[in-house]
Amino acid sequence: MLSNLKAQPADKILALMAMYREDPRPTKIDLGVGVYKNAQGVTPVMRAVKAAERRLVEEQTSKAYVGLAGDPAYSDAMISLILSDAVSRDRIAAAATPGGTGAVRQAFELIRNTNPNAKVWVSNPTWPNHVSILNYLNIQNTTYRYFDSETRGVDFDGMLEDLSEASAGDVVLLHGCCHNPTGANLNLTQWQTVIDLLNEKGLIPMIDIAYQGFGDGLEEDAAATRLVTSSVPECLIAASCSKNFGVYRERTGLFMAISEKADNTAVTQGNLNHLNRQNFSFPPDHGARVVTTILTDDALRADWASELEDTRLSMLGLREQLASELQRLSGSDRFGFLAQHRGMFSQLGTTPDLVEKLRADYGIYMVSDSRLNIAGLNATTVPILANAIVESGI
Ligand code: PLP
Ligand code: TYF
Repeated sequence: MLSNLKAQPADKILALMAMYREDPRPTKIDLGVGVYKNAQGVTPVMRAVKAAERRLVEEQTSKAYVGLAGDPAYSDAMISLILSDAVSRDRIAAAATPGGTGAVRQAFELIRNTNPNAKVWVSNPTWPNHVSILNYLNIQNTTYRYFDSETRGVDFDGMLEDLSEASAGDVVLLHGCCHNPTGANLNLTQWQTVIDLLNEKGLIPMIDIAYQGFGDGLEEDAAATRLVTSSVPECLIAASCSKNFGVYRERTGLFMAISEKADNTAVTQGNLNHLNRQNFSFPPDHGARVVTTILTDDALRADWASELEDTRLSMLGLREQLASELQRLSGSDRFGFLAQHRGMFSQLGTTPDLVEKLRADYGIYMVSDSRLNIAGLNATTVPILANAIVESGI
């Protein structure tokens, strides 16, 4: 049996991580996988997470199973964090999932179960796992234009033109904030235009929100998701706590499905529970419980929000430093987009050959589509990267 297995393509981001580890050069710089690193190159456990974990060690009296959808208090806390009061709570079904990836997976399975003819529209480019999971599940999918490689902003006209080809019942996957991999985002006026198109054509939005608090702030980064959910009849949301709580390996996510009418929510909730049971029974609890502990305790929540804000500002500072260093070295404004982009990533918009040159000649690792993780930099490595970019002719 096993000898019949065929080799599977590696995830290009994870493959790059392995390559970096094996590079013996002490000056190497990792701008690959999307993990936050501080100026010392460390991915810290956040203070509030440590405090919540200590509390759990002391106070938790059982590790018996919780429930197929996880602890309802976790769903409530996350719904409030992401949606505030944009949608009435009785229209929302929610289930804890293993990370944001688990939520994406459950959302796609739900789509396939309820409408096998639905096509899922993803931005070009998008996070590679979106397309990989869609293909794995045999779900029809196609791309809409998103990134303008000239301006390194959003090709909004192209996006609208492509989405106008979608059929009623199709699903449009949107990044709630901090687009991965490009770093280019819609403004709220553009979001409203997309909403009008969704409603006009009967398209269903699915929002992937994995970086709330990494762009313009916790509330600001949720604004688009709140605007969409308060303006459409139905919406699916896949949320991740990996980045904003720094609980990557705990696998902490939430899948939300918003029905048009509250009397549909019980059946939708039953379907979310059913999907969890088919795939893994009970979702992981530890990360979700830590998140709930933080969000429901005023002092822990304030400390978490403050550390997250410092994290966000450090990435913003690195963006500004890199853009101004590049302006100085190249004598042009063509890298100004780096300071406009938001989140962990920016796409430089250069060729795989030049990305490879940065790796081979300078030991600088970024994904072949020229995505760089801003948090992989520090004040010392920014000038090194800027010099390498200009010297190699990017
Ligand atoms: N969606 C996007 C766009 C991402 O970049 C990520 C990665 O962090 C995820 C979802 C899910 O991440 P995780 O499964 O680690 O929570
Ligand atoms: O895009 C990234 O780098 C992060 C981390 O299969 C990640 O989202 C990368 C690949 C993957 C899961 C998470």
